[in-house]
Amino acid sequence: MRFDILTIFPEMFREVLGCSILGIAQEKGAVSYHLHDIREYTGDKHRRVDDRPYGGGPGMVMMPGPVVRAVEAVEAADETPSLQVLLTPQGRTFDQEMAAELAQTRRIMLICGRYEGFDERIRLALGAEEVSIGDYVLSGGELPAMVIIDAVVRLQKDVLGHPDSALQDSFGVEGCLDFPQYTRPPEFRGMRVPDVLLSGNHQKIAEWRAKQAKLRTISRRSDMLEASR
Ligand code: 9D3
Repeated sequence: MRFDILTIFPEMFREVLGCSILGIAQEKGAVSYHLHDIREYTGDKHRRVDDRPYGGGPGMVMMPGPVVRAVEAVEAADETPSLQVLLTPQGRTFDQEMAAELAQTRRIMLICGRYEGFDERIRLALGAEEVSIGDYVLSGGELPAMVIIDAVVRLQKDVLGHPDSALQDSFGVEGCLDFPQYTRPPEFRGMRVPDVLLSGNHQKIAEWRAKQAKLRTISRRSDMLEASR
């Protein structure tokens, strides 16, 4: 799977994409990341990508020329057509279902904006899907793009050591929050690991975990149970 990332801050991505699961996935050849600086597609000596909004108001707006030229040039860099994603606060909210859909895609282009937003003609010129990662205000689309990449890459086959959802299924706690986890030592500051986890009785352990997961979900996230009905 190929990711093309269009941004005026490619350096924000290098460390994140090189570490841990995202780095290992690229080393294994499961995915590739291609960073593109939108500033390379400007036409003036100041390499401007933003300008003041027509009609007035605070802040700056991403100019259509550099963004649209960047998208077109990058699209043509590989024969596989890409699913173009425009990161904006007005987009459809990203969730695990969208991550699973995107994980089936061969090529994804993530277009990151800064400032107050994109000139409306960028939306009209591109056939991009608009995606937000939630209802809070960030400074640009770069962190949202990294969130999406992380959620999608870990769903690729051969990236995680184990198939995560299959593991969950076997505990019968799909659609629930995680059960409480413990590791060594068996006692920490007077707090003991529950006896059942030390018992070696796998049937009892599975039952305890399923019960804990359901109790947690009811008390903290009852909306998740409503949604799955
Ligand atoms: C909604 C706030 N806008 C009106 C005052 C101004 C504005 C603030 C910050 C417009 C864009 C941005 C930059 N944010 C993103 O580019 C962004 C984002 C986000 O802020 N929250 C969640 N998901 C996303 S995806 C892209």
